[in-house]
Amino acid sequence: MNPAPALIFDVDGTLADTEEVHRRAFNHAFLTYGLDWHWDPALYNDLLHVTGGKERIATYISTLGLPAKQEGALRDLIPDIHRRKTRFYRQMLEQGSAEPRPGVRRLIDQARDAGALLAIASTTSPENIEPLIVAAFGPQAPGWFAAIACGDIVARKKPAPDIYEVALGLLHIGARDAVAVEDSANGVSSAKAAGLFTVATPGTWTRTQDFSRADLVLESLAEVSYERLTALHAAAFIEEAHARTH
Ligand code: XBP
Ligand code: MG
Repeated sequence: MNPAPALIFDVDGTLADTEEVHRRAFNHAFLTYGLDWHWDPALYNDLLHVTGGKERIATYISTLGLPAKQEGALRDLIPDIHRRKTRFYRQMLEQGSAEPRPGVRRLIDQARDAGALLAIASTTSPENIEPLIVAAFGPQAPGWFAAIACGDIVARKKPAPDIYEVALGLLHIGARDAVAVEDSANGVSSAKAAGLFTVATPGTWTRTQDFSRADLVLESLAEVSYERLTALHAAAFIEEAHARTH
């Protein structure tokens, strides 16, 4: 087992608390499209159980109780509405900085010093990744990540394991040589289904979700060093091997 396991980070809610920016970008796209839709925080909190912005819009449309023809016409608009939302989201990131969550930068620095690989496994659109990483960590940060797995490159988004399996493949490592860091129950389910030791750092939007499947639940990454994470990761697999042989 690799003594310096790779860190595979989720993006939204994990690297930075971005869902409020997403929510505003969705609402701005609806407004400029002439749609009288408004996702307030309570509604968005419910809709966040659906991963993927396009899928989230489709789920919302299905709740409107519209005649089939009208619903179908709206569904045809989803890709364009979502492209507009993504444009607004990127603009909002470029206009303001996206504060990284506490401890993320320190953990990244410690992992890099230990020679560990870093990767991304996210449901968000690829166009969102670099602006977020640059806004949170500066222009040199995208070069820290050996692999970025995100968006529509998988047919099944989180909680399916697909995006983590793609990230592992891009890193040419097995699940036992990586640690996943997630903020949501969907993300934890995805990483666990892919066989990874998974750390949960519940955020503003996900605090009330079920994190019982996570191997470690932290208030924030400020509570753990990379060295401590590697020790917990190794112990988990030793325990698993022991359980298999006894
Ligand atoms: C969170 C998501 C994304 C974002 C919106 O991704 O589910 O859908 O909410 O981004 P992560 P898009 O896996 O990083 O937590 O509109 O581009 O999907
Ligand atoms: Mg997330």
